[in-house]
Amino acid sequence: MALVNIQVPDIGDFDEVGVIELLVKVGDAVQAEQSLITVESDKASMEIPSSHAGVLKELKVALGDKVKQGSVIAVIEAADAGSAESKPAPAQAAQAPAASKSEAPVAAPAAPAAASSGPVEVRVPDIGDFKDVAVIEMLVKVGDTVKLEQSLFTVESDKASMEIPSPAAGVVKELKVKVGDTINIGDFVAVLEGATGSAAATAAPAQAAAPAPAAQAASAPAPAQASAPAPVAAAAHQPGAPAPGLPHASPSVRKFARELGVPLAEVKGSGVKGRITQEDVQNFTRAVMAGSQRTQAQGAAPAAASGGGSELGLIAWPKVDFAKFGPIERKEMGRIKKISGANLLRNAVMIPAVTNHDDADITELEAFRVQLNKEAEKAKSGVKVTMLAFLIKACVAALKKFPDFNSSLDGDALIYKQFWHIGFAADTPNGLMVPVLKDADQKGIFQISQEMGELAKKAREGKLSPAEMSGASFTISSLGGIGGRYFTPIINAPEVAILGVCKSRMEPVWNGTAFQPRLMLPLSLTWDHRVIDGASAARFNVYLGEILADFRRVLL
Ligand code: CAO
Repeated sequence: MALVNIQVPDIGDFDEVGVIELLVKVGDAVQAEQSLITVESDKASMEIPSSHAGVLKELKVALGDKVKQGSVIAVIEAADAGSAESKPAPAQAAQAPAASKSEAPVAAPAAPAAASSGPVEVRVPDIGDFKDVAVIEMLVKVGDTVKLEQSLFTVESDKASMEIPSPAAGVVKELKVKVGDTINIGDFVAVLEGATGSAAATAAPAQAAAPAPAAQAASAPAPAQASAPAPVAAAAHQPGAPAPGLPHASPSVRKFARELGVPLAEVKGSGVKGRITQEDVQNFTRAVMAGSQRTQAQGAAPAAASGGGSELGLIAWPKVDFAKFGPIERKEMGRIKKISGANLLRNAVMIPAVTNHDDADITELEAFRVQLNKEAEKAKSGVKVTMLAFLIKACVAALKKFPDFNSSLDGDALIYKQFWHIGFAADTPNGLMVPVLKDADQKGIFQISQEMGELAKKAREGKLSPAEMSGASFTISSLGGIGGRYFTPIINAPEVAILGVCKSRMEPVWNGTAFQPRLMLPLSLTWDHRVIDGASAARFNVYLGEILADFRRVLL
């Protein structure tokens, strides 16, 4: 028996990756090649395998830690003591694929990419030792304009999923692969036209900026990790190998399950050797929503937090052959829509939500905002003050006065948050996203406006990091820039309330003696009736209206 340090092997051009999942615990018997942890970068997730069989003596990493090649992640008491010394560490084992980079087809697209125009052949860059990896999602279509490093499609092996980046900016002229195809290093996968870009960027993809979480980055320019995950390939996956009880699913499926809050251990896999597929996770979610399945968590805390659903007894969704009635086109929904759709459905079904509508007089506030923007323009500060920034600040004041609105349900208890992180819905080409402005209580209007602008831009470009989308204690959804009067926003669980705002307009308002033209802002506050009652909601709206009518009140 010998103690062996398990290190992160060669993970190609990745500098540091975050640990997102621990797949084993101290005391577990692990097999050689069994995955120990899952790590994730902006565009790829992969499992780090054990180089030895034995008993896990120590886990050297925790969730959220950053690791890189050579980091010791665990100590194993190896069953095969002799070979423990003679066997190369995973990092060394992975050197073969890494070395192959020098002859890898990464260079192939480099030359055409350097051209400033004309067709560019896009080839699969160095993806380590991966062979025949399956294309699971197309992220662009013919005719799309793509940026340098923008992801073109996603591939997945048993142990890693990654996005293949474009070696140049240009227009997609031809796509040579489709979902279900398998690819290898050097495969000719697309043709770009009018391309501009740099060979250097292709050859050194990890240096590109702009991280974007894979699950949210349908069109994000991003570090191209395609050259990275050699170690995973070096440790060929054995579908039969997972430890008893360990759910067998690819990183992308794990990520998908995490985003939906699905406990993978409870999902039955329908894939080869019981592998859990994305469809299995979706079916599980549907079953929970329809009430034919309960999660263990629901079983343990059926009261306030879960709400169950088994009582719904819904009839099946209508299946209609629309083609019978006229021409149709079927289009798969993007990943973000699928994920947010599942969340919205859960929130709509499980929360007894009520919406109060009200109007706030923002005549003076709007005049103040316009004046501030004139001053900012003169001073060339580059910051544009938005009505939403004032709304965020006003909501923080109202949340402090009515803390129930800043709470979350935890079984039969309420968690009162002592932070005021405000999410705001952003309309993006990929679907609805909710960036979170952190510590809004500690920031002024200029800072909020500036940060909001940056977050909204990132959201539209698909570059928001998971951290920038988490931790909200309350959300605002503003359609003020578009139009409409009132709407009923869906609560962003586990929050308990959301404010919807529509376009302000001049209205005649009775002041006791005469009608005056006032700029009125429509407010729609949706709240969870398990936590809040109608009177509190009305008070919240009234107070919010008072602040917006006279912003000095925010200081009181
Ligand atoms: N009343 C009248 N005008 C308003 C307004 C309001 N309530 N809110 C904003 N406007 C104006 C702005 O002043 C701006 O006008 P100017 O360009 O003349 O200054 C214009 O509308 C556009 O504003 P904006 O929408 O770009 O900026 P914002 O700060 O108000 O909002 C953001 C930013 C990210 C919230 C917004 O761009 C967005 O994505 N909104 C959609 C949110 C959404 O989809 N919600 C629905 C979720 S449920 O499906």
